[in-house]
Amino acid sequence: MLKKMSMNANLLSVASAGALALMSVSAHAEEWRGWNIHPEGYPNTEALESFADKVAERTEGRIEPKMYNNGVLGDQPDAIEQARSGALAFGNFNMGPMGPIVNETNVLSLPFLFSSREHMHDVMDGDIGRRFADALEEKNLVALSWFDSGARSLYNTDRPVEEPSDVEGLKIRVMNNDLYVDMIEALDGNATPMAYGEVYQSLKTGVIDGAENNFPSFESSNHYEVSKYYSLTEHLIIPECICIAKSKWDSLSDEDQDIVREEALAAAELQRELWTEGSEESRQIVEDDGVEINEVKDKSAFQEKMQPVYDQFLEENPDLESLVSDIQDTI
Ligand code: GTR
Repeated sequence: MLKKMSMNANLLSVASAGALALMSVSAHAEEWRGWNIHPEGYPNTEALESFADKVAERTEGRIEPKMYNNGVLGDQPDAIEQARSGALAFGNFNMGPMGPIVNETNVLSLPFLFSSREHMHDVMDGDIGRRFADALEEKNLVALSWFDSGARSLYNTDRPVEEPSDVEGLKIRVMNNDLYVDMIEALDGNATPMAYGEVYQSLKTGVIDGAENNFPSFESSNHYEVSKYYSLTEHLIIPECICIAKSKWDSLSDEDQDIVREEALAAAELQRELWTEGSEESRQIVEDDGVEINEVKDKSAFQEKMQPVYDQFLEENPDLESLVSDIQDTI
């Protein structure tokens, strides 16, 4: 009897040693799946890879972020939901598709809100950026730093856009946000919300006539191969976050939170530097390939067309009016 008990006790201790070993492996290296829509070599991808490496190194493997690039984990609206639920640990999200989920962030999708990238950085790096981060956190996303995404301009397969009437009748792909539908309709174009990954084929087959994006995305997505008119409307300057799933963030020690936050800020600094060079390079690549790039002489004509978009938005969201004017006043 005694012998049997001690055998059982031995077995038990072997079993619990095994369980402990397993636990310490998982406690040691928690893979953090990170969503990124862009390919290798894109400024964001480089910065995110560096973030992942530094976090793994500085937490001595307690957190092991792994980037899944090229949108392989799903399109952006799905990925945002996955990060909110903790199924994904983090992602680099654009505030455009964030709007339908975190209403305050729609402010950042108002056309011509920011006058320059510098204006956007000043706003997002200061107290107003904190207000957006608080709104995101209420929806279970912890925004740690803000990436650049340049200025988005219109491109199409048919003609240069020099004035608002040139958009009339063009079928333009937009990101998933009703504000962009209103924006294109205010120019008498037809807006088609569509996932980023479907745009190339749709341009090629004529399902759409055009889209809008910054130079690095226009180039890396190969849209420039099938869309030869790029017009510098620069109508949207939209920040992007490194956003962590709140459940993951809350599970970290103070020390690991500090590391993750510091590295997210360092990644944003790197991304902004790479962005400046990358945009120039991308512009050169598309120009060399025969894309006709035109300046828009009178941007205020486009801006005026956006007045109804602002009016409607503020009528529906009177509580966000001060946020809009605070941003406009930050120059
Ligand atoms: C890019 C942005 C992506 C995605 C894409 C799009 O500029 O970085 O996050 O929003 O545009 O048009 O869908």
